[in-house]
Amino acid sequence: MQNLNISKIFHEIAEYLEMEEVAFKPYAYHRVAVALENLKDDVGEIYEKGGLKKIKEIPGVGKAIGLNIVEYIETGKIDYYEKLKKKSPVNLGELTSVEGLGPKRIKVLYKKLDIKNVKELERAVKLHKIAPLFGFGEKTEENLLEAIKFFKKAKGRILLGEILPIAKDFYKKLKNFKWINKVTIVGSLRRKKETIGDVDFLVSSKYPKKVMEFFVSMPGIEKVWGKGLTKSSVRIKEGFDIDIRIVSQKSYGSALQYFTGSKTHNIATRKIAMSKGLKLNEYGLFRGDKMIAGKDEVSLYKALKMKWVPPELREDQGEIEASLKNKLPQLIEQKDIKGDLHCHSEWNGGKHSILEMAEEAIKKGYSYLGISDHTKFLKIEYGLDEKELSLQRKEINKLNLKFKSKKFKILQGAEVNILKNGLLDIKDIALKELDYAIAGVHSSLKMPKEKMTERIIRAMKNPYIKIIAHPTGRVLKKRERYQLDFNKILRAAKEFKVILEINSSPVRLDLNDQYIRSCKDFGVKMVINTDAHRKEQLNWLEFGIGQARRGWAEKKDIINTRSLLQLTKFFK
Ligand code: DGT
Ligand code: CA
Ligand code: CA
Repeated sequence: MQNLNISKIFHEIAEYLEMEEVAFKPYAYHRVAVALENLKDDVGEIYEKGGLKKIKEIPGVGKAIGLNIVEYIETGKIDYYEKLKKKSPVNLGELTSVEGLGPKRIKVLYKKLDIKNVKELERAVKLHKIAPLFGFGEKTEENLLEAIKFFKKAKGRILLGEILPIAKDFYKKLKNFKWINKVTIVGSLRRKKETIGDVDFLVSSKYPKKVMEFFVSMPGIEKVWGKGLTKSSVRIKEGFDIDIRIVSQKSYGSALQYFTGSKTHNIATRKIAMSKGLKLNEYGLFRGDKMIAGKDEVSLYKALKMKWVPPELREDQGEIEASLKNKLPQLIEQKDIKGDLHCHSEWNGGKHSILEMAEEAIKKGYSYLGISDHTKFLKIEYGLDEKELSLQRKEINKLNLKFKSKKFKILQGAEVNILKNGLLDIKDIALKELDYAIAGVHSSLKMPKEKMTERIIRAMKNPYIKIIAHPTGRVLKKRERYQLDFNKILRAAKEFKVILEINSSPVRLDLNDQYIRSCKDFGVKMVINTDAHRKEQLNWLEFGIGQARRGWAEKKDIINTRSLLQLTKFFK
């Protein structure tokens, strides 16, 4: 789908134009950007079938914007956008990724204080130059300082969900190249880290020259940092780097182990080798000059008297000991999942109908799908009120009649808002009619720790609340989690039998790995949900599974591995 790439560019074009105080045009670009986000079909396909004419049928698309879209489909670039970017004195892409800054504020900062990038912004904040500006103030300045800190930490890292599809594309092309024998995604991407510094490929081939020539001239590669016979490094047009390394067949296992990392895991394994009088490096495991293992990973670990360690665990967080003692967890797998309990439908402004979502779930082989639309407090998401929930119930009951023979059922949940005082925005009498209810915090995120903890626990005490959505509220690269006493949350979850969610949305991945492990150790159950707002997003499960595995979660820890019958019993 190119829709989202183009949409992102259009939003940015609009922002540049807003900065330049161009009239009307920004609105036009924003509008089409949103239309593209909501479009069910891929623009590439639309264009292939019907040309510019069909593209112009997308709401808001006139000739100029239509041509922009075509240009992107044909060349992967939009010249107009590139020019705007070059012309602007301000690094808008950088500044807008600081939470709390939009084009309007950025323009003020540029005009009044000549701020062009985050570095200059930071200097101005520290000199307290921002607070006196009209429309800013002390509080904004404080928040900006925090946001800048966060920006610097996240800088240069990219979300797993953004990078994985692109990396898989490259992977496929490499795999199909006839001079390549074997190729594997290694590094943090193989370990399914939530953010990724760069992509690493490991290749075995007898023809490194041919492979490297092919690699550096692949479409989408913008810059070649370095090209050699064993290692090359490039920048791709999406703005991140790919490293590729070629090793011989006989060292493939040890190279795989080495380049998968993490560094700390590698250091720990090397120490174990040393304690046995052996030497371990990317070329193999050696006793003196003699190579005793390294062709594949399993035998390499075995030679160290270890069980093979799943990549997601390789962070030196106890996996070495567990592997030596044969006590590694039996990690959850994607195939264990029987259904998704947190997704949205067109009822609350999602993109697909309940039926379309359900059909997609059936395609995935699920036995159930829980529709849990937002409730009324969230006006921007068209949250449902009590009456609408009961209408939705009727639709779901009707649809379920159809599915009887298919051993599939739609469940009705709701993603209820936890208000500031811990009360919910939907009456109990309506919650009672649902199959289950999810509660989540979506407002007043900056509360003191004690208050926020009490607020969530109060919601957990409601007998109809079965799941807490995205329990810590972080947004990767944007927003720190809210202040929370997680131990208290764990105790309450256990006492009131509430499930904590592992939200698979690539920007959330909330719970994080540490909290998942705490839940498991404490005996608190979890659910891996996608929070899909459109049917393709049900595929986000992959990221949630990666995160759950990084948190050592097993099948028994995850509630949506249970059958429909077991699950409904649990909810009762
Ligand atoms: P990233 O790219 O920051 O998300 O994280 P990684 O883990 O992919 O790190 P990267 O790309 O720098 O290197 C890939 C792997 O190569 C890394 O996980 C372990 C291995 N490696 C790289 N440099 C060293 C090193 O100096 N010592 C050891 N033991 N291993 C290294
Ligand atoms: Ca890497
Ligand atoms: Ca690398």
